[in-house]
Amino acid sequence: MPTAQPELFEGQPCLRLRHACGDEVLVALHGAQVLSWVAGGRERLYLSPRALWDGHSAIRGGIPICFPQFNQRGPLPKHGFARNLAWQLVGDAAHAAQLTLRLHSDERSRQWWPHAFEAQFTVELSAAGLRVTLDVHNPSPETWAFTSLLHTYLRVDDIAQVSVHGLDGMARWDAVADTRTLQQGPVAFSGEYDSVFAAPAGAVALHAAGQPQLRIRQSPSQESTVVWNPGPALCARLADMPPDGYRHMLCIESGQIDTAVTLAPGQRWAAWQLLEV
Ligand code: TA6
Repeated sequence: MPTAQPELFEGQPCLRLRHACGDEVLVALHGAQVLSWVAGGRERLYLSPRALWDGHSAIRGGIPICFPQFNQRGPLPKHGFARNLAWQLVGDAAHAAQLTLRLHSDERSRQWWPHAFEAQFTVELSAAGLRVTLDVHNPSPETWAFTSLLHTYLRVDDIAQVSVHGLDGMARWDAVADTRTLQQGPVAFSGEYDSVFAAPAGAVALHAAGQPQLRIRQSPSQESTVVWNPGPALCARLADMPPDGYRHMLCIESGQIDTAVTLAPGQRWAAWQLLEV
């Protein structure tokens, strides 16, 4: 049974969940953001050494939650506001087999978005891997819609040695070139890469130097898989990344972004991403 303990990390209140198998996960209350996942004795997530810890900026790395807007497709701040706000722990972390954090509408969220909502984010550590689940509930008398994304930053030794398998044949929108194609074969990286794929039914696999490292699955409630690496030029323009940061990260993200989720009063929606070594 995992146990969770509070700690400060970079001055931010966090919770660390440890599993008997030795795996650990660290979650910040800010953004309910997973910052670290150690599995099989290795850190699996990328966290920028230049990430901002000011309590309102998005933290560069780990698993940011983008809600209620993907990217700049709407009037809200880029990727919504959930990653900019402090969430609250639900229940008693000291005895939890999993962590659940909660964000609900208040005066902070209403400065951007008028709707009453409740979001919960659950982090489950098991010997099999890490599962993160976003649950969104509409407690209000009005119908509203949102998009969302689990923006997972994976740590890699060298992006030039990385390939992503499992997307073969899937529809792809290349956001850099603004072209639409069908993916052929594995994805490899040699510069800025930013693509939205139709999510495959099976797992996506991250390989490094030809060896499988991680399998990633997502719930059918999310119809897109996003793959992002800024490459050297864009990375140099990101103030919260070191110049060579792009070499050590790859985002494989699961989201519902092309078609918004519409929640009628009382309705609920959930989505998960599962990372397995
Ligand atoms: O999900 C990919 C993406 O939307 C890219 O287009 C890129 O902008 C990235 O997210 C990071 O966004 P951020 O606001 O965290 O710098």
